[in-house]
Amino acid sequence: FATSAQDPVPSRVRVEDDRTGMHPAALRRAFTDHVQFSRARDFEAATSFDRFVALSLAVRDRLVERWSQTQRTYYEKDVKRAYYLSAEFLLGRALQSNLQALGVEETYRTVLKELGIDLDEMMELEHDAGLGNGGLGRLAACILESMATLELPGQGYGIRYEFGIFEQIIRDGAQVERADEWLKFGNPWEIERPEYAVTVGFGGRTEMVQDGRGGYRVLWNPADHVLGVPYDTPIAGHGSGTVNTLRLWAARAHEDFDFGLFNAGDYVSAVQQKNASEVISKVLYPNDNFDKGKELRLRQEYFFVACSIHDIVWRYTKTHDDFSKFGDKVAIQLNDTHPAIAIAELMRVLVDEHALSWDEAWTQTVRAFGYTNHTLLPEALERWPVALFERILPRHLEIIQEINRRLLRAVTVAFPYDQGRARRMSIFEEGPERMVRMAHLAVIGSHSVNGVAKLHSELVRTSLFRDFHEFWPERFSNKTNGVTPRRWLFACNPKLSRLITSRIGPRFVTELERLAELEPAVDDPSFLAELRAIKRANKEALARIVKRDLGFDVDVRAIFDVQIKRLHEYKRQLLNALHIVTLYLRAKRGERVHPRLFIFGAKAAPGYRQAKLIIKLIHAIASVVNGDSRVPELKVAFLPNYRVSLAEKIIPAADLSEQISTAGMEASGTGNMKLAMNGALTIGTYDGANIEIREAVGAENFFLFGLTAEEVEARLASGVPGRAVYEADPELREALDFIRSGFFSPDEPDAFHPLVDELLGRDRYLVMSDFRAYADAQKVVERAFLDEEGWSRKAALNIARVGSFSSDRTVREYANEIWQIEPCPIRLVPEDPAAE
Ligand code: GPQ
Repeated sequence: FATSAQDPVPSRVRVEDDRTGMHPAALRRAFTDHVQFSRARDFEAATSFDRFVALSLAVRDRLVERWSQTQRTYYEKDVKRAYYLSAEFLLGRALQSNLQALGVEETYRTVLKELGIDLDEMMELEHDAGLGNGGLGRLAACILESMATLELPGQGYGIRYEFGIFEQIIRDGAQVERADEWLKFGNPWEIERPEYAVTVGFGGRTEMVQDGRGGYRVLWNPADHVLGVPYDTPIAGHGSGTVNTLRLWAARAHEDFDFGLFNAGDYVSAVQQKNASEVISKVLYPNDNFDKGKELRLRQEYFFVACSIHDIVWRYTKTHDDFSKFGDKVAIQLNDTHPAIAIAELMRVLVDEHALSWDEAWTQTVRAFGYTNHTLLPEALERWPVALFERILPRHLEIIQEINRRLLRAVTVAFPYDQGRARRMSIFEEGPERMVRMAHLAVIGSHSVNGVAKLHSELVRTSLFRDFHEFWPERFSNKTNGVTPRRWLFACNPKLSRLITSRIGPRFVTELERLAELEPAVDDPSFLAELRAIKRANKEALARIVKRDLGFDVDVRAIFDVQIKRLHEYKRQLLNALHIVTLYLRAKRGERVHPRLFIFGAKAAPGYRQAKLIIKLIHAIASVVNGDSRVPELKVAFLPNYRVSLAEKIIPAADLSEQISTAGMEASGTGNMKLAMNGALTIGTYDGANIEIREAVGAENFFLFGLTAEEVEARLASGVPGRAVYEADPELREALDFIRSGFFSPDEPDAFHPLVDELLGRDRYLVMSDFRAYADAQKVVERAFLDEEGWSRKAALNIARVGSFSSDRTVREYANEIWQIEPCPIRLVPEDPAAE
């Protein structure tokens, strides 16, 4: 297919032309051209980083026509779109994803090899896009990827933080944070679009003004303005023609802001004050499952929400001249309450700026919004002091008051003699300091409220939002999380992917349920032998990383026992640490313990004292255990700076997946799915998605232990102190006494007392209560591991039965049951030779 100057339909997409073709010669030329013209380098003088950028730009070029064609198709067909609003998108690296989405990874590998360049080495140069803390941000990334792969019209909106999640350094066995300068050398994937900048107001006052039709309307006069500049990143579907957009907003000083000062002649301070606006998108708050209630955080949330709602409304009004169809064309999903102010913002835009009546505006608002809850932990639920809220968003406070007034009236009509109910359901929490409860706003302003695993959604209905569920039962549902198999199987575990492909073909990559076709192979010894060989090779690769980064050798015959997730007391890394100490003391007593490598990856929020102390404890234990030549069977590897790209290396090498949260506290977990998908067996509590994973893979292929959520609730209510358990369990007592004695911290014997005191006292996360069950379950694990064939059969069954934990399944459920959107295939005309 050739292009020509007299092409009669210039707007049509040509997938293949001399600049964007997929043939080896075109790919080679694109790459060398970008080295020369985009990096201004002679090929020989180019650094490895120049080459990485050049390759990324060559790949991005190949997404551009699909990207334009996707957006043009949505516009022409006037499809309903789903917008995913999230304060976090934990994308990780993009190069391999995009190469694979386009189906050119292997071609490029060969092309580069001919030039003497190793593609895998090149991919290692990419800095992770770390605009998220953990599961919530990574879920957003998986959901965007699945939407594009499923050809669904969708778009993400968030914040272009200049600094993403901090870089973790370990100094003297403790976490030290460094700023994440991910943009320092440029970001080849994003495109700045200053022409679509949006002005956002903050503060000021509201007033009633005549609307010119005999009525009144409210005018908000903000005290300050900030500009939001969008940066677009392409989100390519795997093997589909779809390229959706992630639009992230960066804060810039608004003209209003400095003009006055410029005119006053104070040039230098005018320029200095630009900082005040630009701090808004400076840094990601590094808290997971915790809300600190900072004013700047509220400004961040409103900033990106106001920009995004403006953009959504503007796009809608390009093809519609009234708002009666808004809810038919727009679905907006709130990723937790961080963007929940969008409900009040849309009301403000519709009522104040577009003169809709309250009822018309409210109808469309509720039709558009859906809210996903990701936690029940009270310390994570966002509440803002009314006074702070009023100072920053005076008009939004009025709107929220009106929403609340109408809600309480309806509640009082439905439950006339129930004063407590209205108080409980109110958006405003009364007390010494009145607070705005963002979760209540999210529930009231959405037609759909979902949790992220069956147990969690049940608890959302029966405990967190019990009154709301009684009032609007039809609003509530479950959407169990999933993960994209493209990144978390196909890309991160090429050996396993090849084995699977050799047995059932390649379609599992986009139809993960097909993994079920592997079931017959679990009784084929040659399949199990291949599976073992792959796991061993992946363990060897991880062992090289441990050697490189931590400096010690590991035995790949050891159980690779993996706990990778944010450091949080409810996730109970401390329970794992107690077990390590227990095994160590058993080995010291001369008991046989099977070789194990304990692998940890975890960042602690910089202000979270106990979490940081747990990191220190793990390092202290590691230093004793790893240095004890009389216990060669145990090793502890805390890999620093856990992040998406490191997870991609650990997960394929895991034998055992630690999912040991206090039951009822982990909403879902998604690492549990990634590890099972790669053939790790889970030791886990009856919590979050663990329950559904166990149901899917079979109870005999999962190591369950511990209290149920109901038992946890009862025990916390009755307040059994950890000391009672301590007295009753000699082995646990010995482990704790050892830690308390300063054995692991001789220079600072009291260092870990705060941890021990918590365990012996309140023990809010029931580490003590679950210890014996956990240690015993670990014995069962050890026995199972000794049976090589039996273990690999269990691993194979885990792989074969995790098909439903693809984010494709999750996204289809959102699309069908919440968003009511349909696939919109993108035709790459006249023909897509790459699709052949
Ligand atoms: N989650 Cl509220 C986070 O990662 N950060 C948060 O601030 C909140 C929730 C997680 C949650 O802890 C996991 O159980 C879920 O699997 C994940 O969200 C995605 O739903």
